[in-house]
Amino acid sequence: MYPIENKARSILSLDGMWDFKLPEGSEGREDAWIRDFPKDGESLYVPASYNDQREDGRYRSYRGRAYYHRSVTVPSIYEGQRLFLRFDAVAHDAWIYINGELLIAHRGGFLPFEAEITERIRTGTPFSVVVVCDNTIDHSTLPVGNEEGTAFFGSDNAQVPAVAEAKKLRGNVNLPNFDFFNYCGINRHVRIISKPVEFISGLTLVPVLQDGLKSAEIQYRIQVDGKADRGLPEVALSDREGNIVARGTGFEGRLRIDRPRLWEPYPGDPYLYSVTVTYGEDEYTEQTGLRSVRTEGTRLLINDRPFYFKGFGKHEDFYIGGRGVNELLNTKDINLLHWIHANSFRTSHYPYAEEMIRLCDREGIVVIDEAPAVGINGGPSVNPYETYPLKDYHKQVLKEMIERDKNHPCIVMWSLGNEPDTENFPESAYEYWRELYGLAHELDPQDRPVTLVCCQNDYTRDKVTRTMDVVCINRYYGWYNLSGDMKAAALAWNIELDFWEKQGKPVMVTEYGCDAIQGLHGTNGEMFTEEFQAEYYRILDAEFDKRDFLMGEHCWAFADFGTLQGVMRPDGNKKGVFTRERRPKLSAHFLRERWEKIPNFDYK
Ligand code: GCB
Repeated sequence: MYPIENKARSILSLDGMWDFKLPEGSEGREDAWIRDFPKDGESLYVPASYNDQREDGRYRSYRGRAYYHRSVTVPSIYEGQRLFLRFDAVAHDAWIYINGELLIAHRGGFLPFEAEITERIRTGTPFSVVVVCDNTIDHSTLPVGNEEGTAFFGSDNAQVPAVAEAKKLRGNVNLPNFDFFNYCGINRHVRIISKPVEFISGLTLVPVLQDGLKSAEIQYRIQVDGKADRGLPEVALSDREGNIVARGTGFEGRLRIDRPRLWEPYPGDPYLYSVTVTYGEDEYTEQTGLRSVRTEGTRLLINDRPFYFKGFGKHEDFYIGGRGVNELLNTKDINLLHWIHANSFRTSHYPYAEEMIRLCDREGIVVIDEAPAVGINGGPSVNPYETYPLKDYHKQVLKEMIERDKNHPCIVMWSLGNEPDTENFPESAYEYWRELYGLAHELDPQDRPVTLVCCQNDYTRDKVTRTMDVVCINRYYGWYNLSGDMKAAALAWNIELDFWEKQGKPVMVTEYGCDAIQGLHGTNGEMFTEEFQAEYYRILDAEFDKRDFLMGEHCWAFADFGTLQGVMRPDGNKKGVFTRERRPKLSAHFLRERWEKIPNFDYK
């Protein structure tokens, strides 16, 4: 549950300066650091990725375990409370030690974990927290790293003998099989949360709209923790003004609402109610919205009306902090989405910080929530489904993601992953993704639509994409192929769209785009110019408008972002419609004009 403060709970933030150390070589002394952290550690800021905080290339190229330390004292006034240490995200794998003893280990860099420390510490007495985090990416991690060969867009030509030899000798390096920088460390907030001895440990909310949206109920389920029986929980539902509009008692129940105010995407009113649960001494409040979501024919319906997605794939990425949670930047991004008349984004390619999802609830931005499953692709000769040990872990990540985000009204669809191989091994792909599809439906109390984002491939061989609730396609006609030839690109799009039209499914474009270097201009549609990017969208959007079954367009990408260096990536990926510092490129003005004319509902 997201940490909150109220009369029963409080939060001690552990954000700020931590001691930090990267192992020097192969001395193997690091185990001792867990008990006795070296005094010569560097100072680094948390929450943020460690990679760009110091002028040391090793911080960017490092592969392996990194060590953080901090001394903490919980004030004595907390005596008698239960205390939990929560990490919102540590990339990628983490081991947390309290006074030299392992408290908890966690796999995966984008989801929260917490453990009770009440019995491990004494209030009023300093204790040490050591975080060991490992940024290794390989065939067993999500996102996936390559174990041999080159990174995504790498430039190592192994046919040159000297290159092949040098690669063997260079030792362990991280080779991302994905196109964003592998920013690592304690990327999100760290907090100690105090809770009463008996406390509320789970809350599930399912809005059900009835009677042609004229009435509604919220079904709720509550879990508690603690030895003593504190009776039945009480539940109160308040409207935006704070008036209680429904009450309930018990671990499960329904809150009925007459004349409900619905949660609507901006510029509609993203109306939020508050659900407050009391149990013994404890109290927990969560905001929630009333909205329905389902697919029907070639449409995705929000509140029973066909929604048209206008927006982007994004990244959590910024100067210096890397993938560190950045609420100031999130606020700016949401306002840029409003400015450009976008209504949605996908959390490509991992679940974003909880603060961002909460902001989207409030601001009426529709979200496709994506699991960090990117890079499940080994080329024509490697069947990743047989050789990458991922499935159980992938299930675990899905479980954690849906558990974290299940109550948010802004989330209307789950994405199981991005651009896996579905073409070289279509049967294996089908088996793998269909099982996860079933699991996501099972796990989600709101039973939202489920998708898997499919890549530029021979779509006729792909068997699984068409079985998802929504077909999501990433395509780069006019850029990676038919480069610069927008006439041919429009033709290729139409050939492919004819195919998808026949599937009778809702289809949306989750990525299309091209690099544009800020300030580079031309008069003849030259690639990489701002004019080319604007023209690319103008030409392709005109084709999309002719297709009634297409239910959305997400440009790639919202803003320029950092990647591993390589000859295809001059200072990162430049497909942003905004620059990395959030200045609009020419295409932003085109999209703003276009999207102003496209309503959220009934466009198609
Ligand atoms: C894609 C990927 C995205 C890349 C993008 C690109 O298909 O999903 O992660 O950044 O293409 O720019 O090549």
